[in-house]
This record gives sequence, structure tokens and C-alpha cells, in this order.
Amino acid sequence: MKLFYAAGASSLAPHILLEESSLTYVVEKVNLDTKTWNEGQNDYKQINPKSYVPALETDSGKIITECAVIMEYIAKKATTKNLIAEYDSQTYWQQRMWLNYIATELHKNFISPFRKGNWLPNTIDSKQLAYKRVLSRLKFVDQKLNQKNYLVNNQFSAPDAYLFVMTNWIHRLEYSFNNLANLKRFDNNMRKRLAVDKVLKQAKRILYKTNQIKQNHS
Ligand SMILES: N[C@@H](CCC(=O)N[C@@H](CS)C(=O)NCC(=O)O)C(=O)O
Repeated sequence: MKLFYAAGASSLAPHILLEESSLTYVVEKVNLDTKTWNEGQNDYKQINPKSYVPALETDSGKIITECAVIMEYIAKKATTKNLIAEYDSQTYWQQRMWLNYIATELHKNFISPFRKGNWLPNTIDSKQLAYKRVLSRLKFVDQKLNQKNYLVNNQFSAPDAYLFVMTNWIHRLEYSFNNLANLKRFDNNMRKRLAVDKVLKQAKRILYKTNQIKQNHS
């Protein structure tokens, strides 16, 4: 499988899940400014005409887009790991509800001045406005994580990797974890997972490299 990603973007969620899954995969970096990949050689719109990440190319060459759907696809393929429950079980629907909630209520509201594809102007006010919008939704998740480490049955599964991207964005945007103690604990625990640590270290190297390139060019 091939994951098309951008550093720090929502593609981090399927990247973590692929690492958790023990499936064989490669990653392809997308330049969201130029909408190209393969060092600017290839047009990313040929992969995903919606021109955002993530996108997943399956082993049979299908292209799957939409983060929550990619998460379910990877989780289902990882038959040796319990990343999503059997279709139509109570647990499965709980996991589906979380994937959808994170995609629609958190991911899309987590717009910020410096994220790509935003409609808000790059101002402090916009940043505060986005926080106001996500805070009530984050508080809902925080309550659900009371005395629990993971969202469903207190066991790691696909939606946890997606939620981690949201808590990672709280850090990146320098938002506050005030009144979100359970989410903060969740974020800390997730960072201790081997797969998460590995993917984050890889992402850091990429960010470092990107900054280096920018500095060299300035
Ligand atoms: N509905 C999409 C949204 C994906 C999305 O917003 N991706 C952002 C990164 S987190 C992106 O690539 N933005 C670039 C752009 O829209 O130009 C999904 O769930 O996968």
C-alpha cells in the first residue's frame, strides 16, 4: 500500500494505523503548495482530484480518499490486529461513529490560519475563532475519556489514531489543554506507543528537512 501524506497533516492518522497494523506500506510525500509529488515530477490531482491528503493506493491499485474511510480500510486489512471490530457488532458501530465524529466535527472544524486549504484569514482572531468552535467538541470527547485510555472498550482501535491527530494539533496550534485533562492524558499515552513514536520521529525529520530547505532558499 502507498500512503500519500503531508507533514503534520491528517495523513498522520493513517500513517500511525499502518505502522500499528504491521502491514507492508510505503509513504509518498505530497507538496500541498504545488499539488505535486515525487519531488514535483507528478501531478497529485491525478491521484486525488480533490487535491488534499491523505490518499491511499491499495495493493490492487485502487485509490481511496477521505481519512475516516482510509482508516477503516487499513484496519480491516490488518487481520492479525484488532484495529476495528467485526461488521455490525456494537463495537463496530461505536468505532464508526467516532471515525465520523472526528472527521466531521473535529477535523473539518480544526481549521487554522497556517493549515492549507483554509478559508479563514491568517489572523490571531481566526485562530481563537477556530479554537472556540472545536472546544465544545473536544470537551465532549474529554468526558467520554473519563477514566479510560482509549475511545472504544478502553482498547486501542482505528479512531484513537485519528483522535491523536487532533490532540497533536492542539500542541501545534498552541491551544490550551485547560479543562481537557483526559485528552491530555490520552495524548501523553498515545505518544508512548511504539508506532506513534516511530511515525512522529519520522515526521520530525521531514519537518526539519523542509525547514532546512526553506532556510537554504531564503
Ligand atoms: N475530507 C478530507 C479532508 C482532508 C484535509 O482537510 N486535508 C488537508 C490536510 S489535514 C489538506 O490536504 N489540505 C490541503 C488543501 O485543501 O489544499 C478527509 O477527510 O480526508
